[in-house]
Amino acid sequence: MRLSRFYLPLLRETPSEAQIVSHQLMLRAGLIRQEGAGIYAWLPLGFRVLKKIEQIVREEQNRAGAVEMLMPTIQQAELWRESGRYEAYGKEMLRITDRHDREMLFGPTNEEMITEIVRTGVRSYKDLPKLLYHIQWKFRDEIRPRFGVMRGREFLMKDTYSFDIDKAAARKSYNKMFVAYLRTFARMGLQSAPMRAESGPIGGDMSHEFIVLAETGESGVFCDRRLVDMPVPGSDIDFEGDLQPIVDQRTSLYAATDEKHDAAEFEEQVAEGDRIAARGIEVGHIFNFGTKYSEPMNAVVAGPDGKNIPLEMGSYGVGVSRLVGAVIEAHHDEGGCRWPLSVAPFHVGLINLKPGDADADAACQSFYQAFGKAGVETLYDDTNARPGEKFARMDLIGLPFQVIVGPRGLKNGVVEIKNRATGDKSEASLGDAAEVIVAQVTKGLQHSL
Ligand code: 5CA
Repeated sequence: MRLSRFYLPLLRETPSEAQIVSHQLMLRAGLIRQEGAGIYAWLPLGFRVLKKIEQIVREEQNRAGAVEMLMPTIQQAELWRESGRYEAYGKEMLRITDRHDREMLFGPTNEEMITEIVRTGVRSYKDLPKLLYHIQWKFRDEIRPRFGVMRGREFLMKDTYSFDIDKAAARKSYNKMFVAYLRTFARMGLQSAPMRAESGPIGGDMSHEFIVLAETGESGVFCDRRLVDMPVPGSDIDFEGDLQPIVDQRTSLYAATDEKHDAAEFEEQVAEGDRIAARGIEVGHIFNFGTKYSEPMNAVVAGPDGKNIPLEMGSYGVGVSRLVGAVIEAHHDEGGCRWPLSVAPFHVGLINLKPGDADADAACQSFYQAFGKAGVETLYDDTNARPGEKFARMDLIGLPFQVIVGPRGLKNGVVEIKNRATGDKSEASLGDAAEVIVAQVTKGLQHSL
């Protein structure tokens, strides 16, 4: 993509309403634009990151055996009356009436709708288990939308729902999502830890929040350092196998959000040097709530003895749009964003220091073509801005690699390569540079699978 054709509106000043660094950088680097309280437009650069994060979430859901579908954003109040949540949900629910005075709502979550869908299509215990998910916009009329996409009113969520015949089977579904989440967040360059949590308005008795440690996080968290340092299961993990040991290994270590924290237990169970008392961002939340929805909504299947049994259910959320902010909180410096390769809006920023110079133009054109052929996504700065402005801009948007091409270097047959994350700069010969970059990008992407 040529920068001259792209739409990248940058802000010079840090907007005063943005209190945390991810919100500041998302506005400054032209990722989002506020369109209302807690409502954002995703500009082209931010949209690319959002889609990459969504795709990682999707790949790990599919790997775990979940099946994708898509439910609407607008729901009927009737459905929520069946579960009893229409009144209980309160002011956070955006309620709408259509032209026939029918009560509708913009979905804050989909337990009721998926239960309605599955109760008609699943008849027997032989049709189970089922794990279904969608990635869809939600609306919650939060009292205090803040921190940009971290606590928006409209936000993108991945929500999965599990349907099982009994508690033991439901546990297996829960474990699949638990392990899928460990992999999902690690692939985005995030260290996450599952923590015991309150289940709130979703309900249920087993629940874990997946937390990324960050100073600006909304939740207070207490955990054992060994949990955060634990290696993540590899891509060859068998989701149909026994995942309980992987889950137990983690849940046996102390980790709780402030609502569930017990100071005495924490001190008793965790050696002083391993105690982490910090803040964190909740990027995922999983729930097992048994028959909370299936019973009132009459979602039953015939068991082996022919008697009807209500489905055992769970739901599993990931804050897809929130993750864009969380990744920036974890990966930035004074100069701007420092995207991990796996979610970067482009892999490489190609800077032409002197557009119009025949040699610089030719060299850039050949890089641009070579990268395109190799599947390396490139943002080519072909604009007439001053070099200083180009460098600052490229640092701000934080693409993992920069290739800097100027007439002076070209006279000696070299270009400069900069690694945005480490700040390392090196020279490469005109002949080698494309290959070096392609190799690094390919290796980095492989590594994050
Ligand atoms: N139905 C369940 C699981 S599918 C559910 O709604 N869970 S939740 O309320 O915990 O939300 C799931 C995830 O969505 C959260 O972990 C969080 O990452 C994200 N999320 C929740 N509220 C917001 C918000 N206002 N802005 C951005 N992300 C949010």
